[in-house]
Amino acid sequence: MHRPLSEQEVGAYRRSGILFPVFALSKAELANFRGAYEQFCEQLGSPPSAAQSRNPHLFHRWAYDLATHPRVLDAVEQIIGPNILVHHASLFCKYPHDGTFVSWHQDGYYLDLNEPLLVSAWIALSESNVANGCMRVVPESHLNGRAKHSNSASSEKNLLPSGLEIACEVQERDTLDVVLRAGEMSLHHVNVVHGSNPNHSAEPRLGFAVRYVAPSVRQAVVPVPTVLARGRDEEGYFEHLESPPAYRFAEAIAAQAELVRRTTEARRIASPT
Ligand SMILES: O=C(O)CCC(=O)C(=O)O
Repeated sequence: MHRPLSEQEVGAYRRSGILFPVFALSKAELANFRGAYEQFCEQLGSPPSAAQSRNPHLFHRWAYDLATHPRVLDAVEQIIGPNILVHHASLFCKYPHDGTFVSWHQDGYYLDLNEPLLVSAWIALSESNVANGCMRVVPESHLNGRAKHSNSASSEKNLLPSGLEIACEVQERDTLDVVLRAGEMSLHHVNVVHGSNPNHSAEPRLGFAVRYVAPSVRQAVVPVPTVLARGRDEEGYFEHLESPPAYRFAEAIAAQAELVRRTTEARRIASPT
């Protein structure tokens, strides 16, 4: 295995819960994936809706290839070990002045895993900076474990469909802007507090966040099918996608909408309030 992260970088990730910038895509790869995303939007006739932004890797081949990119997996392997499942993925795209934001939250709160062995790679398909609403984190906040959340940030402008928000105030002085160039990524811990501001610039901010989990982890809420991206799954707790997606476009969109419908329903039954 190529080891993209130094020991110091792995140590910094474990201490602060965030590591960036990490090289992810070459110029040619970036052009390829950005082109595929733009073609996806052209086929849709608009930027993807919330449902179309969820788990695109299960339905669209370009997104599957990005979620299982070997350079990304090499870095993830240094954090969670050699057996890697793609747990889920989301497009987080903000367009100039569209007002969208992400409320302060921990992924660990809604994922409810029995151990925090999940890391997210946030891959920048465009520049991601303060003006266009880059991700922001509270370094070291993962060290305190899971915090209380409420649904107080429900808004059609919140890219978190749940509207979840951490139940304590985040102080500006404790935050860090995760500024990335296109083709770079950040890695964040499942319990680090993070969010982002609206895009006040003239440029889009395009991010693809992929969550990777070790197969030994157990989860209470109903997960979507995972992808065995590297190594082995000896525990068998998670259902796997059998093969890379090979849908026609219209079928992919319909299947994606159906999965969103089923998971929303399953979560409603599991937690009716
Ligand atoms: O894209 C953003 O601004 C936030 C992303 C996020 O919440 C995540 O990747 O967990």
